[in-house]
Amino acid sequence: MDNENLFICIDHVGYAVPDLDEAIKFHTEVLGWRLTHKEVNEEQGVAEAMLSTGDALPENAQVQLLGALGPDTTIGKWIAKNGGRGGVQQVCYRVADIDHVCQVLRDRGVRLLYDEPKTGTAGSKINFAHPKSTGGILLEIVEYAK
Ligand code: V0V
Repeated sequence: MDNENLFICIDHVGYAVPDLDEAIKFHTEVLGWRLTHKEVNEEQGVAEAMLSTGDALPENAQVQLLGALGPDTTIGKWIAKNGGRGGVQQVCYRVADIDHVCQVLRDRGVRLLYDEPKTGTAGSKINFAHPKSTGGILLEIVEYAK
């Protein structure tokens, strides 16, 4: 097998949170993270916040707080299934070329959720590997907007 480096780094760990404002307050005021970005992604059903220890294009892994836009969204259902509590919902790997990496993973038997990448944080391209094909982890893959 070709052992090229598919991933640049862990981009972020995504936490599903029942209350986004409360989670931002805890992560900034208690844990000392810095809020770098907030947006609503209707397609993914989330209001999200990115937290960093670095600058705009982070060298260090970030924390992503994911609030649900409603009970029937991915995050809403995940929290309900988790007894109303938040928790680690995903780990995201950063890549340089998402089409290439997704194809390599498909060829190796990994189940990608989307045929084509969708839009993620700050105009990035994202896809996900289903937890049933990764040993139980929902893996997000992100290519930053140029
Ligand atoms: C479900 N399962 C998980 C899981 N979600 N395992 C690990 N981590 C998770 N997050 C397991 C669950 O325990 C079940 O295992 C099985 O998968 C089916 O669960 P389910 O509750 O029926 O869930 P589904 O099938 O309705 O949804 C699972 C998928 C969903 C992965 C399809 O979460 C999804 O579409 N995720 C990708 C989109 C997403 O996460 N969007 C929100 C973040 P058993 O019980 O059968 O063994 S948006 C985002 O990250 C953005 C915008 C960004 O970063 O830019």
